[in-house]
Amino acid sequence: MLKPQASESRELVNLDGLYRFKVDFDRTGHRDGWFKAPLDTALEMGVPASYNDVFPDKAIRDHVGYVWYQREVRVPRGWAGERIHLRLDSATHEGMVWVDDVLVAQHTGGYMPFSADITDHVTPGRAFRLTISVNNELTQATIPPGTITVTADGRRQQSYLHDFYNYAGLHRSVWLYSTPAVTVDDITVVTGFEGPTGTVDYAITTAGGSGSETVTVSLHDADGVEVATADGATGALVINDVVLWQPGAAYLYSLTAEIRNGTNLLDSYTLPVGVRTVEVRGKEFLINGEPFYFTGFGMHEDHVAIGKGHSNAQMVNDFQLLDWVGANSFRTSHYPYAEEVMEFADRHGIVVIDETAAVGLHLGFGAVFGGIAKKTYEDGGVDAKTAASHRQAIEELVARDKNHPSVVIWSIANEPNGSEEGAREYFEPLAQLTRELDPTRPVGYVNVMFDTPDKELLGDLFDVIMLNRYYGWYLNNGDLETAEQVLEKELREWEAKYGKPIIMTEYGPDTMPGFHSIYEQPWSEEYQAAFLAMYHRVFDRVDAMVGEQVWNFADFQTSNGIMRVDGNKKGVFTRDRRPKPAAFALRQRWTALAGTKNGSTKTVSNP
Ligand code: BDP
Repeated sequence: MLKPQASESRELVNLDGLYRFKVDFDRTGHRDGWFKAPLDTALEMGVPASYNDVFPDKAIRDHVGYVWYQREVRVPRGWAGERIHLRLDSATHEGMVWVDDVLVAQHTGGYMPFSADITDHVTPGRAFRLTISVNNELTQATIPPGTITVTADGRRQQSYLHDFYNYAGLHRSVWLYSTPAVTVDDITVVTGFEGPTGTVDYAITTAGGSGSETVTVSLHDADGVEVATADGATGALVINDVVLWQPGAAYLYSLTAEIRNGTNLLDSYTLPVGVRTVEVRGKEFLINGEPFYFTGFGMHEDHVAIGKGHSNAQMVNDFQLLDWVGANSFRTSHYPYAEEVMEFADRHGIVVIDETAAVGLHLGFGAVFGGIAKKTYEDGGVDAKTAASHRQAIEELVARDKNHPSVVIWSIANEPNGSEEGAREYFEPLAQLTRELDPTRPVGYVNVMFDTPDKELLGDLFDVIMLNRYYGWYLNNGDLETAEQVLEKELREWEAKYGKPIIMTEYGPDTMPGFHSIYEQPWSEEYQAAFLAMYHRVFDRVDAMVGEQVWNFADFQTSNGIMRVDGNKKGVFTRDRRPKPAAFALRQRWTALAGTKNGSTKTVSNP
């Protein structure tokens, strides 16, 4: 799936800004055709952003169901003869889109883009009414899943099995764009190198042509110098003296695909390409043939007031803090992030574990949060409906992110039940699907603390072992001595069971900024630093450990509950991005490690 862009043959108009906004409290908007006329409302809402924290109104914040966005859009008059499309980078969790009175798109899955060809419904030079209804409901058929209950007096209530707050709305940009009749529809690149020679294998699909068109491809280096060309919809580009995309030292070529009819240019699309390889060998994780050690965080798209809304300035700030703290990687916990984030990581050499929104596939967790533990893999729980949405989530993620050099692992779920009967039957086809869609990247899932190596059933289906562990917090709270022993014992069991690389994808305690203790008391800033230092001692002793991603980069908003005070406080930065003392300790360690295990010297094959 190609991101819309402006090129010699395409134009792009951004539709972010203020929209009329109305909450569908009585669920009558569809029935009454709210899209057919200007929305009857005094509210306006900024796009992109979550709407929840923008209005000082509990009813809006807690609303379960539809909200409506609307604005007028004028189609540029020069677009006569072009195909005209609308694209929403996301609508969380379900979006329906009308152009005037016509429903043009409907999409479920809150973190993925979707588009509609609206050529037949608009006129260049004229304006149309764009209306979007967005539903925030999570059900057993959605990814992530959730449950809706209706109270005796008719109020809809939403519960879900993940802690981050269920922010909703138009979180990412909205676009209007044109394409010619014959288009470059998709591009897939796979890169490699042998000594100084790099290769870019490419496959291009076109749409709308008669079959008589020709496809040509050219590759330019970062200075704009053409370094390779090829003809045909599939082929290989060869680069002499290739400059590799390296963690911390990004380098991007630009691949331009052109379709011609004779000498007439029909369409042109340019894709950034980083040449790099990824491989798991024994207990090592190799990028460009060199052992790589992940440092960084599980993160969230989460900011004050805008919630999960994408903001370029906030994004740059977060990446600058990653750089400051010496992190070389992050995981898109627990859903795919905005495409701008992936592109930024590509341009700045940050390594990404790219995760689907499959979080909360563990009904046994109910007991932990004071409810009842249920069986996970049964009808009405994680079942065929969930699996169908999960397949869609994987297909869309790989389609969107397959060409990003920063992405080195697909994480297909966070903390599913991996030890109950039915787990293998559920996950085996999904692991296989991911490999079929992308045979070049390692595939993993993130294992929950209950699924110790003696119990879990999934590790052999995946290339890397990714673990979330909370010894010293949810278990052995306040007792780092015992926690250290249990942690090391368990990691050695994983190493012995699979002999695969292990990444600790979550570890860290809740920490109240400003709370100090000389007794290493849980919640104190000193405890966070001591907790992380203990984990690091253990990681350094266990060979198979190839990475550490602290939970979390920053404090983040959660649903209500007795386990959280105004959100999850496991951040190394506060929600407004001020460092807790642990940030300085991490900075020291990670700067010294520089992407290597124990700070060992790295041999760079391609300086
Ligand atoms: C893990 C989840 C993560 C939570 C974290 C926590 O993967 O989303 O925020 O625990 O409890 O279970 O802080």
